[in-house]
Amino acid sequence: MIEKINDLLKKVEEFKPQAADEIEQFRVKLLGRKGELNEILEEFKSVAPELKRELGQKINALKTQATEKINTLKAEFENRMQETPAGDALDMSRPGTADEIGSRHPISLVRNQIVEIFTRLGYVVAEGPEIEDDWHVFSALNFPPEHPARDMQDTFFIEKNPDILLRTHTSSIQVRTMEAQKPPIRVICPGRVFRNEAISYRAHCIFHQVEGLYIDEHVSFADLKQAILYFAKEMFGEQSQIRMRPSYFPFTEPSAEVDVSCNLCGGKGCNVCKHTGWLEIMGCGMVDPNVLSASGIDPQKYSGFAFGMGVERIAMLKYGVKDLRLYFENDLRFLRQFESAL
Ligand code: 2NM
Repeated sequence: MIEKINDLLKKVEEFKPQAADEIEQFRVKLLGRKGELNEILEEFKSVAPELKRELGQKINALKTQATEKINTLKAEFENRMQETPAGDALDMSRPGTADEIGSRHPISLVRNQIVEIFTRLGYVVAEGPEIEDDWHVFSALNFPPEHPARDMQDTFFIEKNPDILLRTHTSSIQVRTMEAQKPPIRVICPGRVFRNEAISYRAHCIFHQVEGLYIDEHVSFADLKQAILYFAKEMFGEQSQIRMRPSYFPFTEPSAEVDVSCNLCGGKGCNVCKHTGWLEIMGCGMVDPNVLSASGIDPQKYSGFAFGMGVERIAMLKYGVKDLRLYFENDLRFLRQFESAL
């Protein structure tokens, strides 16, 4: 037994690890639960009483020496790791530092999901400039010259040139598409839009929209309803119902607001749906013949529908976000909740 102890002492003295991993392996082999030291302690139980004192001291010395050596070596390797500049002599045993990766922003997640649902119906993504001209944002969309949306109170204009402005909706992308392509047209247009609004829990001056446009021969309001119903069921669940209420937009006639049945209360009425059982999710309508003509599409031959929704609003309804400002504050505790929720 004394030989075994001396052997181990020698091993400890001579131990010269090449890599950090070896230290821990060494420790486990020597001091671990099933290690060599415990083997010796097991044998120690049956040692003659007169030998116990001397052997006991030796075993303790071994344990202390091994522990000290291991701790010193660990500290050394740790220091070396911190001091080694990148690109210096390679220590392949250096543990890597994990990169902290972020998660996708809830607005991106929901925007992608909306886009993906419509691409399944054959829509193609189209994008356009955020800095636009009056024609693509207002005139081509049948806004009369005196329309209040053109007001400084609602729209950000470039100071020296009122013809240049930040788009207030992504419909401008659709005007550009209609100008550039012949029907059939099926586009889905995600993008950032800008309105000169006071910031509150339900409004921001920068927000995100997704708009869709479908133009072909014989496109009807029934087609619009079916497309929106499909979207609502994909987005909010198979049990979802929709209803449409008459509304007004300059660029569509007839126009409607779309509500989806509140799936928090199953339509019975709750705080979120303000006890109506319905939540407003988008606006839509049949593209006004004036809008088709303005972009060079013959309204006698073609008809189409369009719809538009706010991504922040859809994400609020889907995730129960009560304050839209949270999307813009970059609080990681808020942002980290979403990617896994999808
Ligand atoms: C909406 C509501 C209704 C719309 C119309 C057009 C275009 F370019 F075809 F005329 N694009 N988007 C539209 C129609 C948007 O958003 C609430």
